[in-house]
Amino acid sequence: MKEYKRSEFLFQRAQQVIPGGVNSPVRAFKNVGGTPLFIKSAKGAYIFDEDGNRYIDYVGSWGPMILGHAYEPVIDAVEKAVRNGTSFGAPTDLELKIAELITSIVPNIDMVRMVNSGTEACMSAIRLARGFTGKNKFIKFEGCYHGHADMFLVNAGSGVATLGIQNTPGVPEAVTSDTLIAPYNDLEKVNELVTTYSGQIAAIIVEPVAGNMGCVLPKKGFLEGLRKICDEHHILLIFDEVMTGFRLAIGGAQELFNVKADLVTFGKIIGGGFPVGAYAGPKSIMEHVAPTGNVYQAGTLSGNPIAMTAGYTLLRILSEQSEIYKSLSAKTEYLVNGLKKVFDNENMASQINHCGSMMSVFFAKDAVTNFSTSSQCNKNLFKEIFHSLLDKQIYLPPSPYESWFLSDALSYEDLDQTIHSTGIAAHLAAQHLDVS
Ligand code: HOZ
Repeated sequence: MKEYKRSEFLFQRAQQVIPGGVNSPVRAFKNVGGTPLFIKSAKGAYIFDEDGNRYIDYVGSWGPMILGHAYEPVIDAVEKAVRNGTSFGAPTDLELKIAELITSIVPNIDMVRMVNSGTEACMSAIRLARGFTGKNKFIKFEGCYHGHADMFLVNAGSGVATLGIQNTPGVPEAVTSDTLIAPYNDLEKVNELVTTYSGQIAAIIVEPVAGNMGCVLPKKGFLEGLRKICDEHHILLIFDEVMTGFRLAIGGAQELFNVKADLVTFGKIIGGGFPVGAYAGPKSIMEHVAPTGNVYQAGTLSGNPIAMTAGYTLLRILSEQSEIYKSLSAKTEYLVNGLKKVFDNENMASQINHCGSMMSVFFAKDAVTNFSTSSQCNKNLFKEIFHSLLDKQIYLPPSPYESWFLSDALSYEDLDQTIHSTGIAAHLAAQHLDVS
């Protein structure tokens, strides 16, 4: 067994001064048990913990490390930028450059407003949709996660699902009374809500490929169906592309599925891993944001020069090298096929959902298409495989409700090692757990 002495020591201390010892709940390993790794450094496809262990990383800081950790061009650009000052609270040329780049890459958007996180982006997009349409209610999907703003903490995925939190104390009912819930992939339920609350719904917000109940794909016609409903009822369609943006394709899910969103939200990837978010849309909607319009939203660190430098450098490289996406998809397919084989060899019930370089393994007999089917997966088996792989120096998201994010820094040797180690882990698990 690997030694985690220093991580254990740091975790003990951290729990005295940080709630749960962590600054974001999922990383506490509460769902899988054991001690979270304290990470000292990362490079390419690998992370290194405080005990000196190296791991093949399938978390990738939850998405942004699409070209690998400490990616040289980003690091070089940041090193230079930091010499010019770290925050001005005033406009910069950099903000303009990244806005021009993003609006030239992402379909159907003319304007983008930078914020500091995916939470802020989604919260602001809903405010804008409400301000623009003059309506208050919005539909979100069970198991989707749009950050931790009060109104989104209803049937949410990610850490909320991981910890099994039903109702978050501190979120007044009045704030969530305008949040309407439908199961993912269920157009009938969406239609029902739109009829029941006719004329009251400002927006439908959706993860076009969900990544917060594990990776769950939209069924054929689901996103198109949402578009149609929105068009017919003067509702704005918001794609939460915090995970999918610049990852599934350079233009994100709108490009991949050829479905137009009215507003799009982005997260950490547009900051190259620095704390950034953004929301974007056509001029006709975005000009309602202050100071052109009255929908207020602000932030001193928004458009921070270091984050803009990192994001601009990463996005420019992604936009100039479209072969990266082919390479990422090929690597993901290779891993998915290899894992399928090892699970089948053990007669282990498994479903592997994947899209582009996002994927999840669910230990379940039937297809996983929504939160309810995702919740029915074999969690004991997930835990067992998670720890077995951790021991073999492979780092997976510590929850079955999270997507894996592959980076192009992964080599085929890394993938082979992952497949081989999973084979051993699956074989061991099959000796003492019900895997059918
Ligand atoms: N909410 C993130 C995954 N969906 C996890 C964030 C973190 O722990 O860093």
